[in-house]
Amino acid sequence: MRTVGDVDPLIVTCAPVGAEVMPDQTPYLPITPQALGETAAAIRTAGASIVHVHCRNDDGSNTHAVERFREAYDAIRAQSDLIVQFSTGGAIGMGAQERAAVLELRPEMASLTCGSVNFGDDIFENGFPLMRMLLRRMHEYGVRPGLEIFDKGHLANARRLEREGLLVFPQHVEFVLGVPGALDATVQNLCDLVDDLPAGCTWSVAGIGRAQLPMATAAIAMGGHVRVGLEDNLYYSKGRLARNEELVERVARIARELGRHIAQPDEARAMLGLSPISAAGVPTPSS
Ligand code: KMH
Ligand code: ZN
Repeated sequence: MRTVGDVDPLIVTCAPVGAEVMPDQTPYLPITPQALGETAAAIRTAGASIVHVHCRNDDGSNTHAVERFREAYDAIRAQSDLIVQFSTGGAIGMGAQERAAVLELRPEMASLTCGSVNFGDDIFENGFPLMRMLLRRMHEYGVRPGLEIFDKGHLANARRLEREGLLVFPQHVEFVLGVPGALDATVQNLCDLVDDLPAGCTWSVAGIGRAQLPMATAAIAMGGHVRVGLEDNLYYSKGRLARNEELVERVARIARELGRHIAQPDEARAMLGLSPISAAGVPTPSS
């Protein structure tokens, strides 16, 4: 493992809304496309380079409607040059086709959870037929997967998808640690997962709840990347609700203190093998 100072710039992903947090838990959830656009601008300024997108209806309930994602995508693009990663996980209980439909909008990236997992008292279902279908759809639309790994067996599942010809390594892998029912958010578990990665993969970690900051700090020191945001954690500190941009700002500050440069979105694109945004003719905040 390389040491800090010797590593790539830090890619900060922000997951600002998710599907599980409800508006009565925090006033800071970006519910509307307009609010997602404003959040995109704020987290970009704070140091994020990827935004992980779920959508809500105006009343805060979950939706995976293509039209709502289109509005969100347009709003984010109008106000930032962030890498846009759509969720294909959606909310517990959403159907396969509903989860896949948003890929037709051709976001640069989309999440792919690499296996089923207990999720609190629920089950987040991601069987092989669903994973294969999502990957085929991503290939069809030229969307780069972000492999979400909630449990160690999910890496074995990703390898099986590679053997089936549906994935080519290296990929960008996102560990989600501390979901009740899945792998605990410990540094030991994170090290075990990193050791088990196929060669050349980039990786990021999202710690759930109180684990968000310690997992992010460990990843910064280990040369990995981080995900923060209200999807995973509502609090800045005990009893103090967070705004998304504050969570991004804090990990960027810690990274800088540790001598780690923060990736700009186009730097992150280069590291992930994505085309620069200018190539797509999309406006940047400065243009
Ligand atoms: N909402 C969770 C059940 C994803 O975005 O791909 C799943 C999730 C994963 O958030
Ligand atoms: Zn998500």
